[in-house]
Amino acid sequence: GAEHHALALDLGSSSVRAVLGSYRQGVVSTEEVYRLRHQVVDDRGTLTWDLESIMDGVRRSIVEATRRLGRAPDSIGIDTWGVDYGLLDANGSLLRAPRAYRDGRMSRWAADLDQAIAPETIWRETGILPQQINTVYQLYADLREEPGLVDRVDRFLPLPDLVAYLLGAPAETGRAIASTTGLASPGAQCWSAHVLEAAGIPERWMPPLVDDATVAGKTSEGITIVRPGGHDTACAVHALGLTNDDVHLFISSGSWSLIGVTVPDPVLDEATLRSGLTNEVRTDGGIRLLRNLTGFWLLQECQRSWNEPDTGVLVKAAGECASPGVVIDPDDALFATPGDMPGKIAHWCRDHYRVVPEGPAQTVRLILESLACAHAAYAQGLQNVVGDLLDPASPIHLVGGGARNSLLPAMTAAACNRRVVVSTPEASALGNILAQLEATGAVDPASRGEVLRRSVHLVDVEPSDSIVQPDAFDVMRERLLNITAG
Ligand code: LFR
Repeated sequence: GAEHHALALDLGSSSVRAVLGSYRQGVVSTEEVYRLRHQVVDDRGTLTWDLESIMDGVRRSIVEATRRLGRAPDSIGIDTWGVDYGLLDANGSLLRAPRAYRDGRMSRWAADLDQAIAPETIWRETGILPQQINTVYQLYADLREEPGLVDRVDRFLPLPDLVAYLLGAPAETGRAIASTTGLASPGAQCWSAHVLEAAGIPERWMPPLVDDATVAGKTSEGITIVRPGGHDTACAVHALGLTNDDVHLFISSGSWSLIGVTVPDPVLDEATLRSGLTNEVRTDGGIRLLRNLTGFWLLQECQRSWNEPDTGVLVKAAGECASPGVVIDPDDALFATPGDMPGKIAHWCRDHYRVVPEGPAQTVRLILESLACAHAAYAQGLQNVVGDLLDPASPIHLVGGGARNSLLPAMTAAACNRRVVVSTPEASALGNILAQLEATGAVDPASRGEVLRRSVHLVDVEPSDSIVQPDAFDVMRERLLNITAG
């Protein structure tokens, strides 16, 4: 039968990755064809992305995929981390390099925005948890520091749509990535005039909102560009192969640990707000109600300090040393910025428990146990807010880098006391590819689940598979709760 080749450009905060998906006889196979490392740049005190390198990596990816196939792929799709963006002038040119969400400027202006519009109001208007990394806080800070932008900017574009635009697509945006801005209505049906006005962001900057898993346009070489759900987390969730009304717990485990539940519609009640959850839009238009937890960022930053790129070696050592018996709150503001992560973790533990993890092995163990405990807290919170919609005995589907970790899935199972179904580490790329196949008509959305089950090897992990047992996690969670509540 016919073969379809879809190229996923999966842009992460440290690399541009190109994964070529080939669809034949109902099965998707994937192959990484290109990878380019990139880094955030400190431009005189402002953290920005090196968009030139990123675009260079994107263009080389297309060339490399074409070389391997002996022809151009049938389509490409771009997904990136959320919340960052580019600003275009009236000529349609990029005004300046996109800024990075870990830049410090939001901390200078967040309180002012919270005065202009209460965080609770933003939440009710958008369904999105107000967090300083969100686009609304970033744009507000930009405008306060540079009021002249009001006149110089003609269009705002979320990062994945900016890349698509630079390749030839019209300056529009998909609903999934638009939802992460904190500027759109729940379910991202339209921009929120109320939030835009309160934040002083001109409504005319905002691009048209379009459905995801649709064709956006063509590159200059004539390759079809699909909007796959430009947000990497949306693509990762798409790779679960669910249909719109399936209610499932998932964890997309990477630099961030996104723990959530798939639901058909936004959940906007008080309890959900108080639980620190956010309603992001899925590729298929449904909702992923989730918590954005700091994840392997903690480990990556430690590795940078230790100059130890080999994660496998560290995780193995972590499995062989004693548990420190305490956990940190991965979301503590102390851990949000780059630099000396081992020192920050030791400091936090000394301050709160008078205990310090010993060396890299125990620090890594502490990080993994802390993530497992944080997963458990939010799995519980999610179960509470969605109630009967979610079967309490149902498993958690785990995708992303954590699926490759030899300890985290079982630790998560033990801490949550639920079975964990470990799926693909390549979830963002696979979801991106699947969305392209759906948009171009190669795969019927109704058979998404079957295609996924034929293409991905799933592994069940039970709480008893963990080297740390559920009751030990209960004790650690309890100790942490005493601190965070106190
Ligand atoms: C994951 C992710 C999260 C988003 C964070 C910042 O890569 O996209 O979903 O909240 O990065 O953009």
